[in-house]
Amino acid sequence: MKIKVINPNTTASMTEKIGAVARSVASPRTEIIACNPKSGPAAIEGHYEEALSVAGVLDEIRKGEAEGMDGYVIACFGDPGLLAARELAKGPVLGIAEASMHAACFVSTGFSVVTTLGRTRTIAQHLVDNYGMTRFCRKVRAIDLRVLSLETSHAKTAILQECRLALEQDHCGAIVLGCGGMADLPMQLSQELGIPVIDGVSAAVKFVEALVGLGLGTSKVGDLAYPTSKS
Ligand code: 2AL
Repeated sequence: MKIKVINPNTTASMTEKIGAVARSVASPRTEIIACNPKSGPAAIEGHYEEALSVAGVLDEIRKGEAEGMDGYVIACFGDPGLLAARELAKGPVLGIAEASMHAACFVSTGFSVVTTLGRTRTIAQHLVDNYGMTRFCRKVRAIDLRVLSLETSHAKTAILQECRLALEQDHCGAIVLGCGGMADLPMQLSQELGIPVIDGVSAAVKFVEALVGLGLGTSKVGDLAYPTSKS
């Protein structure tokens, strides 16, 4: 099976990290094709950059359909262009925010999200509401660090601290990591904190594998039907 994992921002080092994490969880029979759009924002930290990234994501889905992909992961926590991508794709398309929230609900009765900047909390909160997760999401937290500074040891300490606060203050049973750039952290954090810590890249890859294995693709009846051709 071929799964295309699309990092919606144009930072190649982040695409590499996301691809490596996706390969580490995928079945040996799954081929992971990690990519990012040729142009667009280097990081997505607000509504404007999210909107700018959507055309690139949809280009990658269109190409993926010609390349025979079985499914897709949109690896940015805003799930940019998710429903539009589903219109274009025959197979399943999962966003990392939606996938990680569902995974958290399977292993806890309530989760908190730890994301990057304070301003992206609103994007995450909108997704929580849109996905019907308001009952399960205890709190959306931010570490107030930029997406492209997640590689530093300071960022890792800040994420761990915020997770500890979530555990103490939110009565959550699981943590959802709110950025594709945090994909390499869940194991270490889970060991330190003693609760499930979920990265959406890994969750989405495993869910796409499961859906394709069940013979399930995107419904082509109703609003997710292929777009009609027009000039
Ligand atoms: C993200 C993400 O996952 N990738 C990116 O560029 N921005 N979202 C976030 N909340 O930091």
